[in-house]
Amino acid sequence: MNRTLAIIKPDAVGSGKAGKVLAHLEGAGFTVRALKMTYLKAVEAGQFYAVHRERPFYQDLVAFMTSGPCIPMILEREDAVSHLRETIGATDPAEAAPGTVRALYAENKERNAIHASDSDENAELETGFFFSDQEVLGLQG
Ligand code: FUP
Repeated sequence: MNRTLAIIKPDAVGSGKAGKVLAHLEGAGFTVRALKMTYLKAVEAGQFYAVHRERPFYQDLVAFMTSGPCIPMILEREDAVSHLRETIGATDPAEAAPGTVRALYAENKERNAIHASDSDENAELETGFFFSDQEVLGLQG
């Protein structure tokens, strides 16, 4: 068993699809180990997506991620990172496999319903971005 970090993004929360996304993730075998609703500030969203700083879509991405509340969560299952990437589908819902979260719930490539860590290392970093030591401490052992 290991863990990864997902975020239900502002488009899915704002259109009332958060519950469906969460049910989909649980149906795919993930256990929710921590979860909160939060509002990202521009500086935080910018930091979270710093790897894309030079990309043309960066400003729009930061604006989108701060446009409403989002729901970060720690998810657990076997091979959590790769299974979650498979479960959410490609970045662009038009290219996402049928039945994936993005194929079902994303509006487009920019407003694509959900984020998932792309490596164990980033899962660890991104977990620390949203959850305090105390919130994660309860998960140890
Ligand atoms: P993913 O790992 O599938 O979330 O995709 P990326 O890390 O490549 O991109 C992160 C986010 O940047 C996407 F979820 C949405 C946004 N993005 C765009 O808005 N336009 C693009 O062309 C690519 C990504």
